[in-house]
Amino acid sequence: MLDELGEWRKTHYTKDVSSELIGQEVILGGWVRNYRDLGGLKFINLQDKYGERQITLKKGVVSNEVFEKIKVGYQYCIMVKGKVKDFKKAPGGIEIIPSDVKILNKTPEKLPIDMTGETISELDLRLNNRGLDLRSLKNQAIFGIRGEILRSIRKFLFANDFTEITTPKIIGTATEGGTELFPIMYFDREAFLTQSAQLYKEQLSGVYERVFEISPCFRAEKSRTKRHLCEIFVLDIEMAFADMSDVLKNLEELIHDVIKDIRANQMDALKLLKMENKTIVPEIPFPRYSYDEIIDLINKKFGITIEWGEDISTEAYRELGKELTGYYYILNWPMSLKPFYIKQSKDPKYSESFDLQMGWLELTSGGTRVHNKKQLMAALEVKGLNPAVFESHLRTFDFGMPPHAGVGLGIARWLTFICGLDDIRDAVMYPRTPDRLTP
Ligand code: AMO
Repeated sequence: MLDELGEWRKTHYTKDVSSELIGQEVILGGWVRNYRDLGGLKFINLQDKYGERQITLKKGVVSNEVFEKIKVGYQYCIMVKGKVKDFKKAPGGIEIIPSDVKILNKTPEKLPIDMTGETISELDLRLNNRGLDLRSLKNQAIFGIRGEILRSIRKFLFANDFTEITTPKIIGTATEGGTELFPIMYFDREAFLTQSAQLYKEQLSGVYERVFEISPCFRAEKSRTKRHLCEIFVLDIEMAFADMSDVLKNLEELIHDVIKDIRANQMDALKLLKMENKTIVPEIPFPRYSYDEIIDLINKKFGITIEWGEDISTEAYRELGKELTGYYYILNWPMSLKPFYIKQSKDPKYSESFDLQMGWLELTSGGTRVHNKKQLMAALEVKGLNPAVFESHLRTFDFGMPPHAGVGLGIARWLTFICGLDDIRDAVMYPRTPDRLTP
């Protein structure tokens, strides 16, 4: 028989049960991360969304009824009413001596994955059981940091006069003209899931001047790598009356402040992930290299041949990451590698564009945009795109579009790096890849 929730409500989260509460009664709720039954003595590690506390049941100290009732398994959902007591050896120096317990839900005797933290089960098995897996201490740390990243990004951008925008995820035409779109049925016509907030954020920079959005984008790429997903969560930033140099400065300050906040507010999580000495506040400004300097370095130092105008291969990035270990910018890419909305440099072979790299990993792309309608229409044609398809976007450029520049940052890529993870799928609650559509 399971207990009903009834009138019981949590009075505290585990993190709030401190020595100030000694002697007081609290009601905690969560899951059994670990338990030990030593005959006359039982211990439960009760975990909730923030951490864990030890529940101690000693025969003779707690009532017989409670002592007998506590026959739990891993991840049972329970609530405990009890007194807070200090106990140096328990996590946090505190234990709870229960006067009553409720067993709200049970689990099978054998869980599909190890939840004690002693071994890490294989990623696909964990993803198949993600609702359970996300409760692990490691995932609690990863997603605690993710929450801090999102909170800190917003804090920084609001403090710098940015307006948060929300733009459609169902679109009628391809955003960037690429082929990497998921088609969907929109009543009786074809539509697509958006690949980027690009065109909308540009339009809205002509209204709110400084805008940002943190939202999903969909990429129908069949890339089975440890850094590609089909559904990504992107921080999009666009700034009016600005060019690439303003975005570079703003972005490095944002990265700097977010890492500072993570260290201030998520140090326990960094420690659990053994990243406390690796995820450190970076010095700004970040080093800036031109595309030409980078391919020169690759060609001369690593013996990998990259012709001018070619994209940098994964192999070359891997080598580069050994040489340039921190954050750095690669500027002024060949125009042929960049989308139509990116502005040409004075030398039309080049563009006013950049990538932010973290070692071997690309974290962002961005640049100065074309704000002149004629030039934008010409750029579309150069890329083999039909300006008629972009008619409604182009119309905005008739109405006083300011010079603007911006950037897009993949949240999961950054989180992968900050947490020292090997695979981007570990940095997403429910990853979507060519092979995975559930859970
Ligand atoms: P881009 O296509 O480079 O630029 O995307 C921006 C950032 O999103 C992340 N990213 C991905 N992460 C995981 N899996 C993927 N398949 C994937 N694709 C991209 C990367 C990348 O740097 N509109 C431009 C941005 C701009 O110019 O403002 C854009 O979408 O971290």
